[in-house]
Amino acid sequence: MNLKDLNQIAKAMVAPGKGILAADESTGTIEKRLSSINVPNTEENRRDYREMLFTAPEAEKYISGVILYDETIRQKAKDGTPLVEILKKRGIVPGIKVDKGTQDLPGSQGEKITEGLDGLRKRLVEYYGLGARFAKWRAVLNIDAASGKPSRQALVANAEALARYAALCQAENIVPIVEPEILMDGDHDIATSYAATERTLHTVFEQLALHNVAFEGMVLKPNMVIHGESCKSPAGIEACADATVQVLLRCVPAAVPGIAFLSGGQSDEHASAHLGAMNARHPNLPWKLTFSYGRALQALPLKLWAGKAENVANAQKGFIFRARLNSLAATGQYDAKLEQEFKAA
Ligand code: 5MM
Repeated sequence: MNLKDLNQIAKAMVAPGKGILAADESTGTIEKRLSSINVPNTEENRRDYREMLFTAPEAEKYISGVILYDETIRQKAKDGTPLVEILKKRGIVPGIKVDKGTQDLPGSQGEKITEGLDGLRKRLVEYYGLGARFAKWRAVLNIDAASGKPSRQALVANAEALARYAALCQAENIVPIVEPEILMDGDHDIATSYAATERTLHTVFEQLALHNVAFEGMVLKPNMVIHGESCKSPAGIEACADATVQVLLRCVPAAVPGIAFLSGGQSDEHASAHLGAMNARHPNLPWKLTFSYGRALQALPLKLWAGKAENVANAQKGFIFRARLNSLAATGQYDAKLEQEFKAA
């Protein structure tokens, strides 16, 4: 492990005003996205869609890195240039999703475990050769107060897998993004989300320490502390922002260079507003707070693109609009009034 290099890459991933585009949808997930715009899920359409995103003018001003899927890291643009080269030329760091998705966790009441550790060292070596300098592994947890979810069993099993993945990445000079996601599904309140997030992060960092993961060479990708999507008493933007910062201060060592949130099904506006409020209200934090959004960066360009070549320029404008607003949020300069700019254009 070269910790100096890992630390430099991790810092570049969370550089001021920059964040990460999560474009690592597996074939099943991208199918759902493409079917929402009536586009068939073919390899060519997946390539065209992602090429549209990766070639958006000025993306490098706001986007530090892109998380790719196995197919995408090997794909070439229409003109034959590897997609990875397009990113590298623009100074955008290519990354790769290396988990193999979730399966039922045996012995649990319907909780999930993320798989993919078998053969991972070999895959990391190959991905490094293909240009990846960071990786991502996502653990998926549910809140259900009645049945005690997330259970300690699910927390420990998933945290151990995250830590073993992270240690392997660092051994192969790849920066691990450690993503423990607590889903927004349910009607729980913000206090329940806070408690689950605190237990999760404590467990994850305990396992990371046990496996000797160097905190300077990783990026954390957590959920924000937010009420469940069907909660009857939703918390406001500032309350979510403050609760998220508080739980992170309690759980995340200052040696971690940055925290890049997932959007988790929030609206585009909420994902920007929450991040903006965190940075505006808490300017002197030990780590950078930025975005690593999938849906909250892609929903608008996906709709505008609609699978048509003549829509590429407008879709790219939509993508850059969201990227710019999230960049402003990452430096505490987001203002909800800016949301009108694109609608007005
Ligand atoms: C881009 O979506 C990823 C999902 O991939 P799967 O096909 O394996 O489910 C996902 O891991 C994503 O990187 C994070 O959840 C962040 O995305 P959102 O949409 O929550 O910001």
